Amino acid sequence: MSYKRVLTVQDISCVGQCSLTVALPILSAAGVETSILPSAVLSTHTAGFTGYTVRDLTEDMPGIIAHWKKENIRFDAIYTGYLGSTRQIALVKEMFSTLGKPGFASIVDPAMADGGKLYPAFDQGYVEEMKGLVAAADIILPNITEACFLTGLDYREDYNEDYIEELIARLRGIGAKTVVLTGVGYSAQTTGVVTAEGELTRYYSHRRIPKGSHGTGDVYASAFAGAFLRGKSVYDAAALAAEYTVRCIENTAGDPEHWYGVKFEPVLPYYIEQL
Ligand code: PXL
Repeated sequence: MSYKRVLTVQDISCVGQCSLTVALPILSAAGVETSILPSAVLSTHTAGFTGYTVRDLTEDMPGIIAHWKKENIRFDAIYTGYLGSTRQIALVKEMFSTLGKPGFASIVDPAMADGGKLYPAFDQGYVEEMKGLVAAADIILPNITEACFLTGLDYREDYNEDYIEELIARLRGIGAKTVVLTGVGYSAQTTGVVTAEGELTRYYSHRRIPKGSHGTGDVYASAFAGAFLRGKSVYDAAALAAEYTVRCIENTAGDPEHWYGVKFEPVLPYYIEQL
């Protein structure tokens, strides 16, 4: 098995089972060396907690990147999630072109919105900058809300295949290459993921758990990145990440106290077996 090194850039939400506290264990479970660049440190995530603290780490990034360049540290892939500021997006874009090994892959989860709304920390300026990162990435993993913000298409809860095709065409219009569009469901009992690579668009459908959960986008993107770096195709990695995420939600759904994230750790053996 080839041993890959990935850099993941996203925040540390100290409590809340999202971003780096999810990405690091999942990528490690995938058997991938995982380096991190924390974009910010928050006491909790911003979806449901109030009064959280935030320390933006943008100022630290140029020095960290310069040190890596000096040490000739390079990565097989960079996978980005929730970023701390608009300026960080430009820094990440620069890293895509300077810190890659041969065969490098850039994977961008434009983690900025869900359920038709931007997360509290973000504004239209952030969305505009994110369009540039999406165009620079090899693979993007937006949900429908994020794809709508990126492309200007009206967000709809009720949609059909034509709407999803239009969304993917518009993502292509802003320069997206391979697209993994998450949370696409055409019936009440199912949801799924659309992968669009070149001319080939495929759909993987799976059961929908009625209870929505925080952090599942990060669990999904991390499981996808790990599986992809282990050599799975985009479609197979997308399907495996979906099956893993559904099991994480099922493992949490019966516990009303656990509203802030999913209990993804006990399901890691399933993920590892599938790899
Ligand atoms: O799960 C995405 C995410 C990551 N990081 C922070 C968040 C969120 C979602 O709200 O608030 C800080």
